[in-house]
Amino acid sequence: MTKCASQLAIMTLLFAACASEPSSEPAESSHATQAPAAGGAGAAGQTARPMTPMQQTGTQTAGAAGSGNTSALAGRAAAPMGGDVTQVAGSAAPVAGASAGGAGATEQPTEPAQPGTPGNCEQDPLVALRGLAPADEELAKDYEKYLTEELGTLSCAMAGTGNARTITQTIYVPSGATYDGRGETLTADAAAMNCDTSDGEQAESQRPYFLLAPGAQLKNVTIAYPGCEGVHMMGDNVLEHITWPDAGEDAASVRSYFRGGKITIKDSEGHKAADKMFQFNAPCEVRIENFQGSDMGKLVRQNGGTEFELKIDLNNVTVSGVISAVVQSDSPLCYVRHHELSYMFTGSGDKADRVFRDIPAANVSEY
Ligand code: ADA
Ligand code: CA
Repeated sequence: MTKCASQLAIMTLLFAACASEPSSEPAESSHATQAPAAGGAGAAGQTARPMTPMQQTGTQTAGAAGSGNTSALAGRAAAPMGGDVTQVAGSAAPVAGASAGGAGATEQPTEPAQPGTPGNCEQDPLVALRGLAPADEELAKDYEKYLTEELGTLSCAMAGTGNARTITQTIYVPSGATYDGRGETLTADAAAMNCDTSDGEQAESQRPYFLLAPGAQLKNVTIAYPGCEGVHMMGDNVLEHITWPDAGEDAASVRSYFRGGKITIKDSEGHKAADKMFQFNAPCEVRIENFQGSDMGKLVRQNGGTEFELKIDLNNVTVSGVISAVVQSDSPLCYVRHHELSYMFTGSGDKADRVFRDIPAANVSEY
């Protein structure tokens, strides 16, 4: 053995001994397992599957793609994008499936703790929300206006009733909490929630059904007509088993003055969004998984004229009755990955350039 080789052997032994020592460090961050950025090298082209030409030129099939077969959507494997989105930064809520047996603490990799404690409904939502004001002065002004003028009084909740009910106030879900609607159907009181019930439902300043604080999750809810502003997501949110039978101005969105982050919308369906289903006005990593939709302007819209980074992963998504685009963005930093994506446009003619509308072809890849 050469001197060099023996030194190497000693170093290897030292390293092995060191690696096996118990560590007081926090569990490994899931960042370590993050997949490469979406749309990176050598985009594989825009090969999402359109439905058959006959369907494409055929009549509109309202409801056909999302006729409530959510059972078939459940239990699909997660796509490999950006780690496990359910392990969100700052979320202290037990992640679905991670609590069984109590062994999660050592076996589940978790994000390092973030500053700030998870919220609860003891705290005044406005106080909690003011603590989340953006640093940028202009955005902070808009945010304050949003809090005081657009939202109205908030009702804080962490669970639904399982029944059909009418709401007159936006439901605020605190940081890190999971609101489980237990299958409830919520209907906004149009007058109280400022909902636009005129054709297209596009008025500004409608109220959302839900405001999800950073790290909050929402599941098992039907958001009925009028759809109003749907769900406002501040960032690092998961939406699961949500049905929008008739979306309003949009079904769910991230405002420009929210922090953004990882957003997952899964095992859900949305219909009748005259303009867009999901709107993103701040940088996000979005995963839409096991989603069925029909009759919409766009499935995803990055706010017009913005150039921030937006990564979108569409995994097992079927949309029909699409008028304008599956994804539309003006940003050179919008990246789309897709897997098992099926779409059907309304009307006739070749809509190939509308699937990922105004997005550089090199930013789109199939996996
Ligand atoms: C429209 C509007 C934007 C923004 C967006 C939204 O696209 O032009 O300014 O309000 O809706 O967030 O829903
Ligand atoms: Ca909106």
